[in-house]
Amino acid sequence: MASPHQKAQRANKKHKRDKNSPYPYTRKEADGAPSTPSNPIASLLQQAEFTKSAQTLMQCPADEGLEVAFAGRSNAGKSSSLNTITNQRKLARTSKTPGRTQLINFFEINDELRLVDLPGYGYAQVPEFMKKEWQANMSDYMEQRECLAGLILVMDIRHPLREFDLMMLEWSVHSNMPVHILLSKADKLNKGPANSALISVQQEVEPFGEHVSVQLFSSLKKDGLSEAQQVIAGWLQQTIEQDIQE
Ligand SMILES: Nc1nc2c(ncn2[C@@H]2O[C@H](COP(=O)(O)OP(=O)(O)OP(=O)(O)O)[C@@H](O)[C@H]2O)c(=O)[nH]1
Ligand SMILES: [Mg+2]
Repeated sequence: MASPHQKAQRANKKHKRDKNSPYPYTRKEADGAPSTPSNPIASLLQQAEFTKSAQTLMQCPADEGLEVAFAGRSNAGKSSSLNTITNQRKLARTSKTPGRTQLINFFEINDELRLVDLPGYGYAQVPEFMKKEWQANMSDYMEQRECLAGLILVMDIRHPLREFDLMMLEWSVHSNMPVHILLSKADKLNKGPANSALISVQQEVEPFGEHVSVQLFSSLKKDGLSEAQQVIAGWLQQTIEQDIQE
């Protein structure tokens, strides 16, 4: 297993960003903006196609290029967020039944970039041995997957920062992995309570350091879409810039 130091070295190499480049942060799109040629990030993400499912690290596609993974408790809205961010209604399967996504699902944007829907955790009806297996597989993936550029951690805004969310945050900090939290289903709360929840989560994750950020998100209303797309683009920045220029 790579030491945190080795991971940091790799991360620096992987995430070498051009600090002078204003792109993509100067681009201001309205949330939920359609993917037009003026919104190249949205157009690129829209190209995502299902490639394969894996149960273990061994079964994952070659550890090359860059990928962004969506993690979160069962039913938090991971698959829905992935669909919203790629502007595809049925890319990742969503369900009212918790525990729908039980495999690691890979979606290829192009030869170098992938999005990953991770299995939900915390599903009460899963037997104990399967939970242990899940934990082992996730821990392998988080600690050893070198192409992992960042983690989108999806939490139902009404139940944020449960035990499993904290475990993912610990793993990410340990591996020097940037994490962006989507407080999903924000449409379920009025604006005031939603903003209070945002502030409270921001305060609670402060001890995890600068690699952790938080935003409100609604797949139903597409609120926060542009912000989430820009965070992902920031992680994949150099590769995306090359792809857009080609
Ligand atoms: N109101 C509302 N409902 C949402 C939103 N996002 C997801 N849902 C609903 O929440 C349920 C679970 O969504 P999924 O996207 O399947 O959740 P998941 O985290 O992928 O779940 P698992 O794969 O089972 O771990 C579905 O019934 C969705 O329609 C949202 O932004 N607003
Ligand atoms: Mg799912």
